[in-house]
Parts: sequence; structure tokens; C-alpha cells
Amino acid sequence: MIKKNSPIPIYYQLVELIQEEIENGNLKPGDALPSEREFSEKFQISRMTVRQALTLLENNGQLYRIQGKGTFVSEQKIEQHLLGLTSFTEDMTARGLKPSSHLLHFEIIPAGLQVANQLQIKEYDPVYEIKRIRLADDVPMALETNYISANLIKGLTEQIINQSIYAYMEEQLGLIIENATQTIESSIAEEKEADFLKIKSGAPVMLIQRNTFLQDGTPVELVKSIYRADRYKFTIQMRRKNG
Ligand code: 16G
Repeated sequence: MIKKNSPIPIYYQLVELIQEEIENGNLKPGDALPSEREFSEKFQISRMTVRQALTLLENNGQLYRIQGKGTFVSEQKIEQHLLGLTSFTEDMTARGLKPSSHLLHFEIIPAGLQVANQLQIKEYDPVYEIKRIRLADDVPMALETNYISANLIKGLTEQIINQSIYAYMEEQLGLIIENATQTIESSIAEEKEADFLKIKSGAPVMLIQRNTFLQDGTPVELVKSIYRADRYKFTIQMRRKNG
């Protein structure tokens, strides 16, 4: 309930009330929220206060509005812990979601200078250029472009790429993928990317770049991924150095 004499601002109490309803499942993705007028009458608060709360939740990505129809609960974001070096297939399977890929492009090309430098191969050495839409339960989550040395990872096929590249490297080639450097930046979806991800052009996305290495330090892949910011969030565990 809303406490008028609490030091917590009223709009924020309403934010927390709605968040609680979402967390305990009383409000599910796609459910419509009561109107501003209904909230205002129920809690005896002004419509401006209700609007302030709804706007904050909308900006958080927890609610979305459809002009003339109302306010609805968004899909929950997939939370990825940045702790283990995992593949998309492993990440989705661990969440009970069905991973799949839609292959957009698969070709062996001569490496450009930048790709060659990062993969520590020679310019013009053959590399696979792979573009995939990665889906979870058939919903597009990310658009991924990989560069992999074709001399190092032999025998990649469309069938393998439609499943898991990491599984192929480890289980079929016996390689040990050991570590990676990953950067995450915010960005906005360009028109083509937005089409593939089924979001609006200009919607927020996260640009993730990963350089992955084998146990002996050999670079094994260079990946640029565009993740939907409305469906993904990353969690990092931090430990304060003691002493
Ligand atoms: C993840 C990795 C990507 C890797 C892919 C392998 C990020 C940002 N990227 O998407 O670097 O190539 O998994 O997935 O997490 P696969 O084994 O399912 O093909």
C-alpha cells in the first residue's frame, strides 16, 4: 500500500508496488496495466504521480506503451553472468530456452589487416566470415559476426554453424578454449540490424566484441555481436580486495 507520510516519494512507492507484482508473477509479460485514472483513484494519488512512476518503469524497459491502447508488461530480460566463458548455445540451454540460429552469411574470405592482426595470421590468409541471428525460443536475441581462421578450424560446415561452433571446436577438434577479452558498448540498431532483430530502427542495443583464445594463447575467434538491450542484461560479480 502507498504510505502518504513515508519519506519515500509516492511515485517511487508505486514503482516498487508494480515491480513487486511483476516479480511475483501477478503481472505477466504482455498483461495490461490499469489506466492512469484507475491507479489514481485506487491509491488516491494524482495522475501526474502515476505518470511519473509509469514513465520510470517504461524507461527501465519493464513496461511499454501502445498509443491508444495502454501500458503493458515487457518480457523479462535474460540475465547473463559475465563469469564463465560460455557459448550462446550453453547460455540459452542453461536457462531452459531453445537455442537456434538463422544463418545469414557463411564464406571463406581473405583476412583484412585488422582481422589478420587480431587472429595473429597473415593478411589474406583464409578466414571464415559467419553471420548468424541467434534466437532463444525462436525470438531473435543477437546478431553475431564471427571471424575464424580457416587454417586453424578446419571443416566448418553450415550444419555445424547451425548448431554450436564451440561444441565443434571442443568435442570434434579437441581444442581447449580458455579465455577471452570482451568489451560491451551501448549503441543503436541500424535499419538492417533492427529488421533482423525484430526491433525498431534506432532502438538501443549492446555491441559486444569478443577475442577468444585457446589454452596455448592462439586467438581462435573474433566476434562482433549486437544484442537487444530490451531483452538482455549482464551481471558481474565483484569482490573488494581485502587487506
Ligand atoms: C557467444 C559468444 C561468441 C561465440 C558464440 C559461440 C558472446 C557475446 N559471444 O555468442 O563469441 O562465438 O557464443 O556460440 O557471448 P555457439 O557455440 O552456440 O555457436
